[in-house]
Amino acid sequence: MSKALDGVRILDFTHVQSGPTCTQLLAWFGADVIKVERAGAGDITREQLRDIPDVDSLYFTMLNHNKRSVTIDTKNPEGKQVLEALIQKCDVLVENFAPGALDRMGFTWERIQELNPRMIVASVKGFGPGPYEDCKVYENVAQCAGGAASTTGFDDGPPVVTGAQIGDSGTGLHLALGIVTALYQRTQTGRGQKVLAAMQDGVLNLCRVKLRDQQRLERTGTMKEYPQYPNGSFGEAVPRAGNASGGGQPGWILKCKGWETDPNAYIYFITQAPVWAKICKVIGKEEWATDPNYATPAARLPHLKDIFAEIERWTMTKTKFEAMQILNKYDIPCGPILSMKEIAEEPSLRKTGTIVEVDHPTRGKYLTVGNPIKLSDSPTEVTRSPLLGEHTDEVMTELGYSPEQISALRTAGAI
Ligand code: CAO
Repeated sequence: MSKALDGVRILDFTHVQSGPTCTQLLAWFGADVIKVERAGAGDITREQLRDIPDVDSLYFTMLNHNKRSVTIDTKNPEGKQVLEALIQKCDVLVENFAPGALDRMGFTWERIQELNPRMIVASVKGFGPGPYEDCKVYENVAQCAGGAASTTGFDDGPPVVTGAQIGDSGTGLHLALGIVTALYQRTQTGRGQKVLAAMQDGVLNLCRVKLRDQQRLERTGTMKEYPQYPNGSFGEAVPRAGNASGGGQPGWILKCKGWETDPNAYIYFITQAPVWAKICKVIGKEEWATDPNYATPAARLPHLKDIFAEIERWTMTKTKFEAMQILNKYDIPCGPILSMKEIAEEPSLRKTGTIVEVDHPTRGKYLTVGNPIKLSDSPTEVTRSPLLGEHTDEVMTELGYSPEQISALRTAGAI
């Protein structure tokens, strides 16, 4: 079956996490992704957090599926010429170097345009234009600068970063959308363009509801769905809301049977208004359904702490899966806190290809997260990440280099 991005060639100049997540998605949609790496070393993640000596790390393998790898020294004059040939052949150049690195290499936007006016140049940077534009940025810096950390955690504790890589993988996702959009516009204009996804902007986009709350707070001085209401006071900025629901339906994380020994024996429970009477029935507090202090969402807000304590008395008598089963029968929105172990073993995620087992020539079998976006006419087959420089000869041949030229470039250290 054909793939959505068949025929699109990507010069993948990305490393670490943010850029590679973007190009991996494009590869899963069918693009030919040619990853350019530094000869001898490659993407730094190949050797980071290794679990098997001298074998590409899971960090690398899980971010670089379905790509080809070529090694080029882009600071060597002959290596630069090979990169120029690639720029002329590709549709998109994706990079996430520190600010200015591509220019220092000699590949300014103007130079790339001269070589290929149809080229789309897509970049992840830590910050957009402004006081921090020259800064190097990693995941947690972006979470802090984009508003996630100040709004995550509990009110009486410090800011907290989240395990979801919203700065890196989140920005890669934003960049991928920018690239396919620019590819679409190019079908009309015939021209390439620059695409920039700044990590601070990507995180802020995902924290949009918190900027909403900032303005609500400034206007009204309070936010009734926050745990600070009515027991605490609000300051000038959106406070950390613990595990409270983001929307108008109050929710919290509650203990389940086994919580004393299992750190993930918890359930997220939402006291959705339309099913309030059913919640009262399940937890054995039927009188709350008609009691004026509990019967309406507004009346419940000052009592949320007590309400969740009462519900927890019930959830603690059930495992998270038993509670889930019972609550679902009544259409009560809830979700078990799943550990990574439970997710890795979940058969339905294997069935949909969201968790995939991949074989690798030096590592053997390992699990990865497959393509989370499913297209009915462009199914994803996850193939292993390339070994360092595995496709150098193949790609050089496609660019028109003869075996003798390839060998000479290798001797010169250009590839
Ligand atoms: N041949 C020769 N040189 C190469 C090369 C190749 N194939 N590929 C890269 N290089 C060079 C670059 O030209 C650059 O050289 P100069 O500094 O002399 O210009 C150098 O390698 C290193 O690039 P870098 O500065 O990007 O790498 P770093 O490890 O110092 O920084 C990071 C890493 C992530 C902090 C930085 O790249 C960055 O801020 N990127 C943008 C934001 C981003 O994507 N962050 C998320 C990373 S995932 O957590």
